Parts: sequence; structure tokens; C-alpha cells
Amino acid sequence: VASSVLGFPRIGANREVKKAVEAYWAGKISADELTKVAAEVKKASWTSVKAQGGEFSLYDHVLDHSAAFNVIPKRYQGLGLSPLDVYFAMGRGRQTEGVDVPASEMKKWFDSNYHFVVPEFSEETDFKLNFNKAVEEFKEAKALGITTRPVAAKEAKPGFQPISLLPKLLPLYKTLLADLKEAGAEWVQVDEPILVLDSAAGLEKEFTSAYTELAPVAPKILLTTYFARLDTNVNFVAKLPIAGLHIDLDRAPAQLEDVVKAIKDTKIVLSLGLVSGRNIWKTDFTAAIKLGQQAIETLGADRVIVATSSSLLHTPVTLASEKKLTEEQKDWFSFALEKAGEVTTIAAVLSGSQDAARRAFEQNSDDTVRKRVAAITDDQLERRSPFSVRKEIQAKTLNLPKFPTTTIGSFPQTKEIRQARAKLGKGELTQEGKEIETVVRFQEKIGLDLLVHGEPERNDMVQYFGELLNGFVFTQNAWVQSYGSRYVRPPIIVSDVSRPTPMTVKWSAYAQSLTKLPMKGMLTGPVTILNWSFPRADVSREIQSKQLALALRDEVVDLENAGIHAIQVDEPAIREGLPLRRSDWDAYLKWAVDSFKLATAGVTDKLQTHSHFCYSDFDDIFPSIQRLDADVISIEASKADMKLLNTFKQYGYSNQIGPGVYDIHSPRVPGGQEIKDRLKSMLDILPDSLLFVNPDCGLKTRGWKETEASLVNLVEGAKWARENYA
Ligand code: THG
Ligand code: ZN
Repeated sequence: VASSVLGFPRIGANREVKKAVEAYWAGKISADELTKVAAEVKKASWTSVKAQGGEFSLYDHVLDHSAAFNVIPKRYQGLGLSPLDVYFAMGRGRQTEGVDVPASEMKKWFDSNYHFVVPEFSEETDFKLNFNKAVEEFKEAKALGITTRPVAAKEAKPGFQPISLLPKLLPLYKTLLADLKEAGAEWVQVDEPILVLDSAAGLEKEFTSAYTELAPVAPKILLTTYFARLDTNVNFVAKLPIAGLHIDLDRAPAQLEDVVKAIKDTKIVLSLGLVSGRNIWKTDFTAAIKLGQQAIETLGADRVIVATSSSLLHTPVTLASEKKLTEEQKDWFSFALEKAGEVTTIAAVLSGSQDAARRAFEQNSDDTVRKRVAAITDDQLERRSPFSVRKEIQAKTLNLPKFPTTTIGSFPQTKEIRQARAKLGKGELTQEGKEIETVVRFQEKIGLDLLVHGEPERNDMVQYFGELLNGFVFTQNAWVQSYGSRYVRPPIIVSDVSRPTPMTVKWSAYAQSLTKLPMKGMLTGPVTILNWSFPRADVSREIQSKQLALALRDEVVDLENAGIHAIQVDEPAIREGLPLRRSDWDAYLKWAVDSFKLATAGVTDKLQTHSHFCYSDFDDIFPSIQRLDADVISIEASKADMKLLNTFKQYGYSNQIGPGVYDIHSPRVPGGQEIKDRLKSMLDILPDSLLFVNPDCGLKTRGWKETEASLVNLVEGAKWARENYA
């Protein structure tokens, strides 16, 4: 029984790649030096994993394919930039002498916290093969004496149908695959995660003709699916001219039987995704081996490969970097390098050359928490009065002008504040206190209406709460890529969750004491804390979410009692947590929305609740957004068109909305006119009494200079709106 890994983290054990990329952007190192760092990290992961898979990227693997196939929008061409700088300009925008281009749109990769750069196909796209990354990496590894299995992702973007362009793209794939074969690759992994979506059911014809054309010139194709089940799509997949098929048995173990049955009479080799690429728990060997044996029984050992369920991109590099976890905790977990080891072990057990090890992880449970979850009632989920009543009451308490200006919560995090936070530990109102005062005075000076304290005490909006709640464990170096050079360190939920003491009250109350303007409290919602953590594997996501909701409910009530009149509970991850198959949506949306309401409904009508969503791709779950019943929601609408706002209108959304008036993910400063134009197009659709004016996300990653310039323009835009829409 063979074993394989579908892909590996590319950050490097000590964040070498992240640091080098940022140093290159800052002009501190050259392109050659950057390439050298990348080569060393690739070498380290290929040698330590002996990986068959192992695609690398300096920013995003989807962007790599766009660059390779010349899917480069006009605005990035003819700027006199090197190919590498064009690549980075597409990823993050660029504002240097003579060049001013915004970034391409980013979207969440299926249901993960990873963002990919969305390729912009158009009739004008001049498809050609600029370089062949797969071949280059294959040769690079081969020179090190390692035979990797290159990865060629096909157009696997959820919700996008550039299928009409397939005839233009196919010849390029043909060249790419033929070159790989010529370079000596035996297998090629072709990622088609789209096959786990309902929408792929209509693509049988396209798949059949594409693969019939590719197979004869390509190395053996391992068609790779992940994150959910193939369902009936397996019926046509089994007939494709492919040599191997990979399925995710971590997310969808029940599909094994159907898939085995469908390919039984073919020669297709089945790659079993037994080791999770999405969590950090040790694999349940007993269950994995049982699935492996089940496959071998019908297909024979020669036709079975043991693999990770997906790329390990979504897991941290290695447990070896963790010096603070207890031995017991280390025994529960498995990161990318350890998972590569598990894959080999399971394959060895299935081949009969090794005994199965026992998986040991025991959880503690907290009876008080369990009882409280069991006792949740429906009226705990509802505010006291409907929005129309609350709106009047809140208008008196908060006294905000029309088109109120506000921000999403975080302000720039300078090196000084990061260092102070690391040195002092939590809870000491010294450096952070000074920073809060600076941020408050800054907002007063700029003329914002609803203030925030800026969150200087927080590293990450999820990690911060995890550290203060019972039931979580933390790592020192378990970074996972979120987008480009930005990484997060998800906390790990290991037992029942509760709140030992208030978490944010001291900061918010202090910030409010500094100003007469209203201060907004800032919390992260239960669904988002859950989605951006590594959840437990022994308890449902629903239970974990409700435990988090109860802890947050207490915090919200404490904030109100401390004199805060507006509280934002962010749920940016609510959409990404949506199951990939439509038939699973309702159950998820029920507990996800209930959790948010449970967290926010414990207050009086005077309290204005806010919520924020990043990448607001929720046309299709709109009724659930409505059901949240937040008094104000802020959404990303700066890059997308105004389609989303039309959805709000169409559903008769009547609570308040702040569609982002500019994109904070890029260092670019939006012009004053640009913001007015945006407001104008928003007001063409939405009633003026509902509109808040804000950026599209938190300002943590921005510098102070561009933040000031941008917010000055934003406030000017709101004033303009007040004059013109009186
Ligand atoms: N927290 C978590 N997940 C997220 C976000 C978040 N996913 C979506 C979105 N926000 C992604 N955005 C970011 C923005 C900034 C950073 C990471 C993800 C970031 N990271 C620092 C870095 O890579 O240099 C490291 C973080 C730190 O210093 O603690 O700035 O907000 N969980
Ligand atoms: Zn956001």
C-alpha cells in the first residue's frame, strides 16, 4: 500500500518564506534572495516528508496558475514591472511611483480560512503558457534526488463558471502535462475539488471531453477531490480516463462504499484521504485502518493509496516547534510533518508490516457548561422588542448623526505595540492604555462618530478570546496561511468552553471613559471563534458553538452594565462554515444563527448590536443574515459590485447596513471622489436612513499614514452625503 501527501505548508518551520516575501516588498532583499529562501524551504519539506505532492507558492497557488496561463488583467500589464512584481501587484495591489493598481479580488477557498486570488477571465484573456511551474518544481525536486508528484489545479473555483473558456485553456494544460511527462513525472495530481459541489453534476460532458483529450499526453492522472463527498458525481467520474481518484474520508467517510462500488470494475487506483488535512488531531488509527481494509477487500492492496484528506496547507508545520504544550497535549495532536508520518504508518499497518498504535486523547468535561447548554430556551434567542422599536430607543441613547461613520474595530498594529504586548502579557493597562488613548484622540480628530478602542491588546480576534476562555490550548508556532503573507495561529478547542472572568470590559470601559462620543464594544462571535479554531473531534460543532455563545452572552451583558451602548459581535466566518452540499445547509444555519442570537440577545433595547462579515458572499443565505437581527451589519462591498446590495433591497432588509466604502486589504488610499461615488451608488439602492459609512474590514494590517488619509476621505464622504441626501 503506497502513501502520499497532497500538499504541504509553504511558510517554513520558522516563517522564513513569510518574512522573505515581506522583506522583498519592503525593498530589503532582492528577487534572487527571495528565490533562494523559497528554494531552501521547498528542499526542507520535500526531504523531510519525502512527499509525492508538494506544491509551493510565494503568495497563492491559484494566483500562480493565473500568472502561468497569462490570465493577467489589462490593468497589470504595460506598467514596466518584472513578472514577479506583476504577480504581487495582482495579489495585493501596488501604489508606487507612476503605478496605482488595486488588488484582484480574493475569496475564501471552499469552507476554509484560506483565501485565493480570484482569476479574472474575460473574452480578451490571451491564454498562453508563460512558465511551467509544475515542471520547474518537479525538476527542482528531482535535482535533489526526490521524485515529487506535481500538482496542476484546474479551474476549481466555487461558484464560478468560466467553462465556456475551457477550449482556450485545454491546449495549455495539454502542453503543461506533456512537458511533465517528458520531464519524467509518472503521476500528476490534478485538483478538481469542484467535484464535491452540487453544481458539478451538470459538468459531466465538459469533464469527459477535457479528460479524454488530456489523458493520452499526460502522466498518470490522479484526479483529486476534497472537503466533501462526491455523491452521484462519482458515476461519471468513474468513467473518466484517469489512473487514480482521491477522495476525502476525513470529511466524508461514508462515501467510501459508493466510490469503491463505482470504480470496482475499472483500473482506477483509489487514494484514501484518511489523515485530516484540516485539523490537528492525531488520526483515529482504528477507524482509518478499518476504512483502508474495506477498500483493499474489494480493490486489492495494489489499487489503494493512503493519503492526507487534502493539502496540509491548512495545518501548521510541526509539533516540534511547540515548547509549551504538555507531553499529554502533544500526544493528542499531529501537525503537517507528524501527519506525513501517520500516512506512512497507516500504509505500513495496512501492508501488514506494523502494528496499529492506539490513539490516546481524553477530554475533560465540565458539567455546569453541559447543563447550561441543555437548558437553552427559545426566548433567550430573541431581543425584547423588534428592530423598529429598538431603533428609536437607540437613536436617543447614541445620538448619532445621519450616515454615521465608524470603523470595524482594529487600528494599525505597530511594531512597538506588538513588542509591548509580547513582553507584558495580558491585562496590564500600560502600553495598551496609552495606545487606546492615542486611537481615541485620533478618531476624535478625524471626526468619526462611533468610536472603537482599536484592540491594541489583541493579537488575533480569535486567538485573544481563546486565550481567555477555559477549554482552549495554545501553540507558539502553529501558523497557518490565511492569504498572501498573512498567517493565523488557530487556538485548539480541547474541552468544554466557559468564561472564567470578563474578557474585554476593562478595555472598553476605559476607552469610553476617555470620550463623550459613544464607544463600541468589540467581540468575536461564536461561529467565527469556532470556525477559526481547530475544533474538537469528539463533540459536534453545534455544541461547541453554543458553549461559546453562552460565554459571549455573559460578556455582552457585562459590557452593557459597564456603560457601553453599542457592541459589535463579528461573524465574518459564518458563510465559510456553510457545508459544501446544499442538503446540509439548513441544519448548520439553524445552529449558527441561534448561536449568534444567543450571544447577543441578553441586553436591553437600548443596546445597539453590530456585526461584521468579511467577503460577504451570502446572496444564497440571505434569510439567515436577516434572522440574526443585528441592529447594524457592516459588510465587504468595496470590491464586489452592488449586486449584494440589491439582494438586501430585494429581501426588504430593514435593519441598518454599512457596506464597506473602500478596500482595506490593500495599502492603496481611496480618493475622496471615489468614496463619494461609492456612496452614491449605494444610495441609489438603499434607503438613506439605514446607511452607515465605514471601511470594509479592520485596519490592523494597515499603516497609520494610509489609514489617516483614507479615513479623512471617508469622513468627507459622509459629510457630502449629509448635505446631498438631507
Ligand atoms: N483572524 C483569523 N482568521 C481570519 C482573520 C482574522 N481570517 C480572515 C481574515 N481575518 C484574514 N485576515 C488576516 C489579517 C491579518 C493577519 C492574518 C489574517 C495578520 N497576521 C499576522 C502576520 O501574518 O503577520 C500575524 C498575526 C499576529 O501578529 O498575531 O496580520 O483576523 N483567525
Ligand atoms: Zn472583515
